[in-house]
Amino acid sequence: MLNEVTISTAIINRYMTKLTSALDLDVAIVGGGPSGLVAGYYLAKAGRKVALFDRKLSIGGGIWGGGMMFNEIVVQEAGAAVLAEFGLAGSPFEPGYYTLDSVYTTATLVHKAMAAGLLIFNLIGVDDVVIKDERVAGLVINWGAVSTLGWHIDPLTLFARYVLDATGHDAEIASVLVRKMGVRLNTETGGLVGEKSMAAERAERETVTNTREVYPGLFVSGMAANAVCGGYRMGPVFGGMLLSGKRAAESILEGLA
Ligand code: 48F
Repeated sequence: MLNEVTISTAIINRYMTKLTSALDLDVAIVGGGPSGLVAGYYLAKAGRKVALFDRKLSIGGGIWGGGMMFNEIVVQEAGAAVLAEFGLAGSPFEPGYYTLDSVYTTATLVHKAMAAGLLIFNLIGVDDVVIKDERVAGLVINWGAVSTLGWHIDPLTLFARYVLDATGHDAEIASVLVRKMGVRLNTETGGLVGEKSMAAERAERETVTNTREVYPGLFVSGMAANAVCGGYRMGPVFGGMLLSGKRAAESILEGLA
């Protein structure tokens, strides 16, 4: 006979164990879009203690919707090696262009990253960072619904040796750091440069070079890297996002060594 209270107890116990294990991390990733998931995969594969937080119910960020809700994405030649690492192969379209089903791609990124050891917490938003010795040293977290509803409920905190802002176009973590601490970032202006209009080829290249440590302890990737460092947008071509996640993981691993 199924016991309803046993079901509740199982969920509560297991969740609390999982969340408690994420309170002192090597790397905390904010945002479960393509760059955050790929970074999480490589960091977990390297044996690091890494968790990813996304305030939404579903992980995947902007990939699910393909281009304008047509659920196909494009990956160019440069991204093919990362796709292969995830066991994904695009269908050749014209030379150098591959297409993939966006739902299959998202599900695969999530699956492989978790299989490598990435902990994922959906429904948890990140409101702020912890500062120690003029360095980002952790995250201030709360239930995703709390910020959506605008309730004032005090958050909880976790430590991380590095934080990756993979929050997409709004670069929420770098923004909160600048807004609250008034710090100078490692960007051309020292502030958030802001995202530029569409220029796919340039955007794809610069997404990778913009992936870097912008303040001690804080890296940026994906569209957050472009928003912080002044990159262009590229729309539904995803090679740059995958490569940005890989680059973020490699740079963070150097920092952790
Ligand atoms: O925007 P998003 O997919 O991040 P990305 O890795 O990829 C961008 C592309 O999907 C696409 C594009 C490529 O052509 O332009 O947009 O840069 O995903 C960002 C995720 O971060 C979550 C948000 O719910 C989304 O799933 N997020 C944003 N702010 C927070 C957050 C926050 N403060 N706390 C938790 N999650």
